[in-house]
Amino acid sequence: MTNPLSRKALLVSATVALLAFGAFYSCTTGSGGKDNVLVGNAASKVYVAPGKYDEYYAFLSGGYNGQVMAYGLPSGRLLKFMAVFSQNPETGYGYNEETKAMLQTTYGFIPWDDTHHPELSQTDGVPDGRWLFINGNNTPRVARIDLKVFETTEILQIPNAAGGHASPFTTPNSKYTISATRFSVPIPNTDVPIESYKQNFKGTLSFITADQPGKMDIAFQILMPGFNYDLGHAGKGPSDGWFFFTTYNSEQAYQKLEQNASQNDKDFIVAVNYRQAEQCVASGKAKTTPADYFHNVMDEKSRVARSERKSSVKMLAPQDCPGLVYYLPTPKSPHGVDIDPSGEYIVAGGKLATVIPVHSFTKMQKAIADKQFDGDVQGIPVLRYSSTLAGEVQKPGLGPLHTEFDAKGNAYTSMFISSEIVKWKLGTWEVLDRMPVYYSVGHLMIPGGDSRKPWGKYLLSLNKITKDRYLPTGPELAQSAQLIDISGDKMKMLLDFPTIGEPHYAQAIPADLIKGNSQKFYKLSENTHPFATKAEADGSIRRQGKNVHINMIAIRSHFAPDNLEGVQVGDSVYFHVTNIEQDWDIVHGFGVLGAENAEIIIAPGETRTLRWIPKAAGIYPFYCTDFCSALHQEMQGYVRVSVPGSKVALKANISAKAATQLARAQALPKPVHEMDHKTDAPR
Ligand code: RUQ
Ligand code: CUA
Repeated sequence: MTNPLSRKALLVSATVALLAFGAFYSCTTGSGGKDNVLVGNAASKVYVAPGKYDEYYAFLSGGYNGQVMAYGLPSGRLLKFMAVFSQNPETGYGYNEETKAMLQTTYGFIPWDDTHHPELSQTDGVPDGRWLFINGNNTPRVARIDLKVFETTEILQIPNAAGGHASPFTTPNSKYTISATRFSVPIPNTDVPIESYKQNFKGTLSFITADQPGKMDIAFQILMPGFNYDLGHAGKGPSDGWFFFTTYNSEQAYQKLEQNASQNDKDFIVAVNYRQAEQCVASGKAKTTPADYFHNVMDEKSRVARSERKSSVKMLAPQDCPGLVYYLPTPKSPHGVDIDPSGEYIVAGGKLATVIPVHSFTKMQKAIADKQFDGDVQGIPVLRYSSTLAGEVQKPGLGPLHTEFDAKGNAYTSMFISSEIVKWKLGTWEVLDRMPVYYSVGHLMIPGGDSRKPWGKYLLSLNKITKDRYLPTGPELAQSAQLIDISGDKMKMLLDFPTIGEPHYAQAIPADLIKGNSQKFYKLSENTHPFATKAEADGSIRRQGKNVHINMIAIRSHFAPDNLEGVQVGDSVYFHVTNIEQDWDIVHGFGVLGAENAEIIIAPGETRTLRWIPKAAGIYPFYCTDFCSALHQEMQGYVRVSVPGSKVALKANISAKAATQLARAQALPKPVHEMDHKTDAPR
């Protein structure tokens, strides 16, 4: 393979590789004694005894389901689904009134996306377990999950972008997380002929402030040539202050990219000096540019999300800020760009390349100082390939995509086409070991393997194709992750486990860095939700025109009030249910007959609201949907719904104190605090 292979040839070899590995798979599974000993060994390495905890939390993206999943490693046990850009009927996220604002965008309410890259926050270049960031690839967004509560607490839409793939990789102290546009489009986006791609289409790199919860914002954007931007990683140690992105389609093709964007022998890694960017922004070199985007935040105390619509960003043009951006030519349509723990090596995954090229940061600095340029692209200097190259890993396999590192100077690269993980040595570039994986690995992940201090020990192969690995489940199979022991010289396969949705990328961290901070309940005394009910006697029912607000508590094993009358067909009924328990893991649910929405699940101490519009007169039961106690089945109530204009009085079977309040409220019908129901979310 001295000549670069054509894409077709690669695909053919992919098929051959799959067949070959398929055959390998079938003959090893039937083998005898010695392998059984190995299997026994592997089993004991992933066995977590009943009642014991896993050693690591792993966070896997759910791909096209828009979620993130938390798993335990080494067992591969699924711990939690976290809805991010999707509605989740299990918790009511995106359905209940409190969380709908999280999914607002300038395109409207978007309860779906395509999550790719979970990224843990870092302190001093080491994952710290505070937050997990994740990107929305389709409608460019970046979310923060708070790992105290394992819940999405903030979402920032990325303006002037189309496709948020290269995202959300963070800088060593989480000052920024980044998002680069995958597709180039006109900036600002306007109606132009697609053939005018070269004149009109541009890319943007967004630097998002990330270290303060609730305050994510676009610090600045950099306007780039109209290539496709694929992935990125921050420098560290000596390369701290720099950020590296891969590009493909430097051909600027706009049709049949499969061929037309694979012409050039080399595309580029973009090296951005973001300290320089900060200086240029501070000295007024960025232009305030119109931009339309949402910032959605879950308030910590009320647990009600709010949205803010923003209208401008600071845009930097590389031409106005010398020293900001350089191009490093890199073969061929590079995909991943990964920085080794020392911060010296910049490893590219040239998905059509026959080698793994590695650039040196030291050499890059020198090449910049010596102006070793091979021309420029739209004013951005192109560094000479030979001037930055540290080495090439020869014959690594086919289709290198992503690289992670252990703490012993080794690198591990995923090979999509030859379906294997390849271990090689930093500095000598020699291949040390290979492990076939089933099948067609995309990302791979080592706990801390993209950070300054990898924990090593395990490697997770996140495979794109499952085929025969699990019991068949119809045309679509569970996705497949494989856990590999990397503690010795040779890799050892330990475990297959299924994942739901496509596990593009993952991150993992020792459980001890998260578990002690996990919140057990929300303090009722701190609940500032406008419709919170903090004591049983405070339940109420109130009418404001066509809106009926019911303040209700849930506690083992009843709702109060539990019988309601005076509701009319066509009313918007808001059940504001506060779980007044102050105890870990005592969660209640609420569902009502005929509700077009999901149920709501209410964590101890919080208030959640279900909106319901009854369509016909009659009696409607509601009940607790989460088995909470021996008398969970008794946890129920009824709503009487009458025809519009009926004389049936508003009534709730509540305490005498609450009844007096109700009488007073009805004499003076005044809205107290109205939640914002003006969202265009589906009801
Ligand atoms: S990438 S296709 Cu992370 Cu390899 Cu998205
Ligand atoms: Cu409350 Cu079941």
